[in-house]
Amino acid sequence: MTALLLPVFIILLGLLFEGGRALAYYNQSKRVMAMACERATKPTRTYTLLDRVRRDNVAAAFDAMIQSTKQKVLSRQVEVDWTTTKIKAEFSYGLIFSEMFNLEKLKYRLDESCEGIPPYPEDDAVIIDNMFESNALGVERVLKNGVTKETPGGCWGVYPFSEIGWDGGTGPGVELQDWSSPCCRRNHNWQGYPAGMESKKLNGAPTANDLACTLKEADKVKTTDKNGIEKKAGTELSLPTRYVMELDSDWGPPAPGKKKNIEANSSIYKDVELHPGIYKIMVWYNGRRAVEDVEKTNGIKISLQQRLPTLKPQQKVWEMAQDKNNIAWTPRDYSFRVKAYSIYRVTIEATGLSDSFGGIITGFQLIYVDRMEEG
Ligand SMILES: [Ca+2]
Ligand SMILES: [Ca+2]
Repeated sequence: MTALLLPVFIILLGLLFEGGRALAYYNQSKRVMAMACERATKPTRTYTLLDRVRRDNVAAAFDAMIQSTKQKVLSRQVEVDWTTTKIKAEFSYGLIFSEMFNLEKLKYRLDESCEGIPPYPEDDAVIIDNMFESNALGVERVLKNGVTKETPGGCWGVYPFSEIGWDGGTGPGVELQDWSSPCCRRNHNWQGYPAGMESKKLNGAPTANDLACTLKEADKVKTTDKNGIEKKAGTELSLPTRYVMELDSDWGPPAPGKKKNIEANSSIYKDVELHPGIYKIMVWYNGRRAVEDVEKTNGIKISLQQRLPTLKPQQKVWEMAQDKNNIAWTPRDYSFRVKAYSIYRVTIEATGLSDSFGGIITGFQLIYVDRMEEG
């Protein structure tokens, strides 16, 4: 190598060196942007509902991760639009051979976008599970109404929607009834408890009503209906819960001098994230015989409303009713398909006459069966 070529060689070496650093920086930035994008776009929408919050999360993740690359961030911009995230950033870094190239710093810009929806649930994942059993304090409920010597725990009471872990609703609240107590069933003439049906004794711990009720298993025939229920494979002949819920509930005693408000059809709702796929609702339902035209007053409707990115109209999924010849606790299920990923409001409401008597349900579950076949 001649002396003449040496400067050229050094410049080449400098170029190679700086080129390698540039590539390393570029790749680091690219990786940080991609990770920040993915991390903030994929988390569940149920907990990170707003695009604004998601955008702040992307920016925070980017800021934290880019620090370790020793580059200067001149600007960064994050846009989140429902399931799409875009990041733009401009970087600079100092050159080692700055004198040779007569350039102190190099700047470059990068764009990154990612799209996607949070990971799908496992097949058969339970999205909503509502057994109405435990309350916020974890102690046995004392239902306000129907308290007698044999039912010191009460037989029914109206509670706010939050008591059973739902996000909201309309009307006076949810009416919980203690169907596990034969004395409650007898005292209130609750029908639809078929012969052969058992009460579920959760955790084996007797309630105050269990201890005080003199009506024992041997007398149970007095509180059960003669008709049996069809035993489906895989279902037990027992209610899955002690308490059940009536949505045509009760406003309580009227104010002095006022008439009792019997417009008591209530609803409850919960907002959940649903992915495209097949879903199944499982619920125990009893039409409750209280009036002659029972099927006009005991309806229970379940509906879905897509909330994001735009609010869509509420759509009926399923409605249940029983006529007077078929009043019985029955396990029911219904399958349906969700086409678009979104946050949905699941609403359960009493339908028909709003007269404080309605259908009763328990053991409500919404299950993600599996992913819809594409194409
Ligand atoms: Ca009621
Ligand atoms: Ca009703």
